[in-house]
Amino acid sequence: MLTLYHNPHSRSQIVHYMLHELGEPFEIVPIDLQKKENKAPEFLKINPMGKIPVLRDDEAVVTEAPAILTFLADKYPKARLAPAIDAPERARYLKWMFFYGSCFEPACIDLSMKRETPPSMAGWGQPADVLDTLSAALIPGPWLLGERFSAADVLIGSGVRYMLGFKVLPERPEYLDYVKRLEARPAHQAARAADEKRLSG
Ligand SMILES: N[C@@H](CCC(=O)N[C@@H](CS)C(=O)NCC(=O)O)C(=O)O
Repeated sequence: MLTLYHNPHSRSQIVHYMLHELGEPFEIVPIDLQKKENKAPEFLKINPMGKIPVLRDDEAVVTEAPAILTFLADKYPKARLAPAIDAPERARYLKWMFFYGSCFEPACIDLSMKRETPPSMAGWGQPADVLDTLSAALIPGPWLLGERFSAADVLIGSGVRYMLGFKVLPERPEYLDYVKRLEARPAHQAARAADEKRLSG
């Protein structure tokens, strides 16, 4: 059984949405961040970082959203959310799975803090390069791998949606259209509805 330690107001939203795309049964362990349940000794045993998301799949415990999505997409290939290990598009796919944590998120933090990390020191270079690299991939569309939707879109698409919502990213048409396509997916709508129900219940 798949178990997600989750709070709808957190990055575990990304994994929750991924689970809906995957179509496998899962259960939720709600984590109250206000009550600091993520810093409780029992929780720190599963993630010493004291952060969510955490995914449990029987014996396996995975932390870090990009690692969780990579794990799920490979372990449950029926959903076709990752190119096969020997497929040529696997290279581009992996680049985007790593781009999220090593370039996209830190560039967004720079933008939101209105700070400049020296580009030669920063693995993400300059936020402008990150934004343009993303635009260049999204303009042909519809997805990062062209016609093929993948876990990379669950990850990067969720990040773009979140950062647009907080006005961290500029409203480039290619970002807005990408998010519209993502939001139109039945799994995205189902994940949002389930979270809304959780929040209102
Ligand atoms: N690098 C982690 C980031 C996880 C993270 O920062 N989670 C936040 C919620 S969005 C959290 O658990 N914050 C609670 C805290 O730090 O006390 C990932 O990608 O999964």
